Amino acid sequence: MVNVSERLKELLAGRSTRVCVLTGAGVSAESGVPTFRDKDGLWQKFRPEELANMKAFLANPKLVWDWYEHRRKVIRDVKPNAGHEALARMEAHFTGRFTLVTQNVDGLHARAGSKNILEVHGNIMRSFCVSCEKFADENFLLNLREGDKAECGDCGGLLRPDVVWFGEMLPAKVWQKSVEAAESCDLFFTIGTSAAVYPAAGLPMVAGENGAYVVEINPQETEISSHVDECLRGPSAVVLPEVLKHLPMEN
Ligand code: BV8
Repeated sequence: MVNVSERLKELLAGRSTRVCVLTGAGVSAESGVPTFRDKDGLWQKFRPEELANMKAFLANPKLVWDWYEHRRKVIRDVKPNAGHEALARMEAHFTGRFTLVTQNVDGLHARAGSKNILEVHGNIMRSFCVSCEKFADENFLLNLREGDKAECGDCGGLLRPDVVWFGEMLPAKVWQKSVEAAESCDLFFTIGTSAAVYPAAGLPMVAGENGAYVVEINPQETEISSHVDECLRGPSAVVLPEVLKHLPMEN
């Protein structure tokens, strides 16, 4: 049973409520995609500094490429879970007043039917050449075999995943829209993120400082739990469908 406050119920029932959601790897956990910092997470074997940055990539392009190739394989074999689907239903209810900002690079929100998605850390399914910046053809990636060289078909340069690495700027327009959505919403959900990586982790505070009611959905405490208005402790695939029961259309 998920205890939803009267304030949250009121906002969910509101005819003019504007909603902004920030998601992290925890939302994909129940689809079978490992998170980064949980005990069985991706970072347990490698530290982020060793893999998710340009210096590490240029020092060992094959190690980094193979790590992303492994993650793509995992993602291709999984499907969205009830948490992803609930967020797509929530967007349909708040049509035009709903923004989904995701740190996830797995594309599962789009596969679940979400539309207004801002991928602030990019998308692992796209790759581009570090020399000529041409994007690789989707099929090229699908036909790559383990150990194949990941080189640009045009200039032979190194291919890299279209994700934001540490020390890299977030895509400017995507980030600006994310901040605008956080600044102008009445209700902000931070779901399945440790809130350890900036500037994305700062969005819940931006929302709160601009008058939004901020709700965290996470089985664990996070670095921002003490700064939000309400914590719903539990897995997003369980909690989100429960929260949706308070939407007028869902009764
Ligand atoms: C940048 C790559 C400008 C893609 C990632 C202050 C301001 C600005 C920057 C910084 C700053 N301080 C430090 C920085 C630098 C750095 C940073 O934040 N470092 C941290 C480690 C301190 N930030 C940057 O470099 C960013 N760029 O700021 O540009 C700039 C430029 C130069 C110099 C300065 C500034 C770029 C950040 C992007 C890094 N790229 N990944 C990839 O390989 O996937 S970060 C990586 O961590 C992921 O992308 C992910 O988005 C991010 C956060 O992780 P989470 O998604 O939260 O996942 P995590 O495993 O941590 O947590 C899972 C959570 O789920 C847990 O809370 C768990 O309890 C919960 N959970 C588990 N199961 C469930 C669940 N929840 C719900 N349901 C469940 N079932």
